Amino acid sequence: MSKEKYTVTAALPYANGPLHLGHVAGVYLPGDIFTRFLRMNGHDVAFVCGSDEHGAAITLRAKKEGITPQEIVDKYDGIIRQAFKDFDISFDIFHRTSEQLHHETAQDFFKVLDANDEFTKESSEQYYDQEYNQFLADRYISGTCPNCGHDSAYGDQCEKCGSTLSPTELIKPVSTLSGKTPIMRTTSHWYLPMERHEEWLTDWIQEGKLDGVQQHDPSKWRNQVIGQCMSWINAGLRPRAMTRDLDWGVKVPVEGGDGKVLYVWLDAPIGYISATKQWANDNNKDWKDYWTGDRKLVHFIGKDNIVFHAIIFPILLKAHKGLILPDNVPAYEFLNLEGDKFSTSRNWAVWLHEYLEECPDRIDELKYVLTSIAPETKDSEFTWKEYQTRVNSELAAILGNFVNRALVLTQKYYDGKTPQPGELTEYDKEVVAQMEAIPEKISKLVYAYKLREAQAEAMNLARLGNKYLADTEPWKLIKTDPVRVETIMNLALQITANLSIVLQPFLPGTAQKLSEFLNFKQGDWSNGGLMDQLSAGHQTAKPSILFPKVEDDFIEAQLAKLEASKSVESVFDQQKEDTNFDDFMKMDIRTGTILEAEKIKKADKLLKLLVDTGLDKRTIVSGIAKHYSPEDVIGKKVTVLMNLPPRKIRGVESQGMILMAENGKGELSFVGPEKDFKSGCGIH
Ligand code: B3M
Ligand code: ZN
Repeated sequence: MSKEKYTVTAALPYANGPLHLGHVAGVYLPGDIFTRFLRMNGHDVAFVCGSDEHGAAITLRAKKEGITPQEIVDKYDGIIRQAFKDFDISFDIFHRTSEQLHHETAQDFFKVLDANDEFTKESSEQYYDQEYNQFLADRYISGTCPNCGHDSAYGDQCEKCGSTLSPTELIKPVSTLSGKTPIMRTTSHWYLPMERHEEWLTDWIQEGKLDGVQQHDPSKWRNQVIGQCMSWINAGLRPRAMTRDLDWGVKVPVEGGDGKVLYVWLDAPIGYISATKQWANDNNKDWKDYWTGDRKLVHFIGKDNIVFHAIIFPILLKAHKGLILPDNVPAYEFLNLEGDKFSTSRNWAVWLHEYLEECPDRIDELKYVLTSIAPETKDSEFTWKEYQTRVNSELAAILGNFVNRALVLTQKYYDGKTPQPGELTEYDKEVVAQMEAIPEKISKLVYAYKLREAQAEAMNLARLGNKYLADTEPWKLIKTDPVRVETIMNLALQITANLSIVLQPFLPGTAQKLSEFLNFKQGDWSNGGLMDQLSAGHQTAKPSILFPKVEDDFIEAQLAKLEASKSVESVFDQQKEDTNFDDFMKMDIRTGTILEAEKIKKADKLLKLLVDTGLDKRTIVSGIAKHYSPEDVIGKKVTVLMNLPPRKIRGVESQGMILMAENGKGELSFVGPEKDFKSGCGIH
């Protein structure tokens, strides 16, 4: 295999919160495995990352926590940085976009594009908050989604239905700063005329060609990446603003840029370059070697970042001239958690730093599980139950068991010395052949970005060893044929040595332990799969248990912790816009009692209720069927909004609404009078 040059990047995490397992499984761990593998194969690699410290994600978080944006990024950069270190992610550098070097690099980049006439300058009307005297970036505006009616969609996206929006599409827009309705005001910005780039992008993405020259192999790109890019391009690319009216970010470095900063999606990917620069400065290298020439640039990202890495950043890189474009953009789908999406705002997450604090000795267990379930081609799910099963019945029962047997029996029979093998049987030869084939299989999978299968292949070597010992039963044979046992144990030790090589990219800590048990230096990938790693007489050490079992109470505690954390934060973390007293008084709200309840056919969320309101007995359709069965609700004291205009819901006329409380888990509860009041009492 020829030696190649790679620059590998992992998406810069926003320094607005800690990392959860979803981030790790779909970006950082695969990037780390890939890079470790490349290094073992002698390729020239730089693996760069850093904190993304600009944009509304940061300033909004600062507002929420009541501290400055700088304090926010310092806090979360610290937590993220430490978690990566503890989890042994092998970045060559983890930089920050708040660093001076980054600001200079991004500004220089902008100036080059500006000088090359790669931007257009356009005026437009944008939302402006008169109370805060500032233009409102997309995330500073919320309102009703025009597509699904969700009442707190953002200016750029509705998190409920997932549609991409622009601020002017929102119904009843509100500034999230003041809670007031914003006005329109004229501002001017630098735009990237993306439509100019449609043609070459199409060739480059679909054919891998740039100016007729083959750059990459599109058959190695994930379908999802090509599909998303082409659907953008086919819909017609449009100019995209590259600057914002904000004061947190990289200042626009050219005339007319006062009070404006670079769009965060312009500055963040340049962060890969500034990180490389810092690393090169620190290590006596030239950063340009990592961004020019015959080097392969690989971006590990989540699927929500595809267009930024496969369309926008490539446009910027090409427009800058002389810089390489990505060779591949392995994008991951999403990891879910126990049947629901990971959500920072709903606190539904397993946080990496918390796991590491609690289980500092279980790093490889988590790596193994996350790679086994990595969302490579479709969304996947983390559950604590599966974590337990994978650790106990794969890592402990297969890998741990095999290694332990091989080493303990060697201690017992030969005082830890590698025995001299005799002639190999046909079965032995078959096992050796299978062992020898494994590294090549893994290589093929890694170069195809199929890391999940690659790890499974490495585990197959442990399976092979386990089966070999189970089939040959040296513990029985030792009494009748001790000479044959020498061969068996020799082969078992050779398999163990090879495990310490092929597991390195995936489970570096375990591979290291194996090499210590064996008193053996693994060498690089080309050593993998070979026989005679350990010569006869080579002294091995006493092993310790590699993977202690995960007990039920640990899993139960994790599940309980998750449940408890979920309800901490209310669903409504933001107060709604002011109403007024008159509007409030117009609402006729009374106590009521549910008399009858029944399900509505083909509507699994709805119950049809007959409610005594004191004034009358009326029918109300209520969306509570997922939470209450009809028998549960008869006799309940409730709160009724009386004067909501009647509405037909699934053919049934609903005359009013039952008010319900909803907690952070989306569970519903009736709210009725605390004393035994009769139906029809006014509520105000
Ligand atoms: N911080 C978005 C994200 O974390 C963004 C990635 C930047 S990569 C240049 O999803
Ligand atoms: Zn929506």
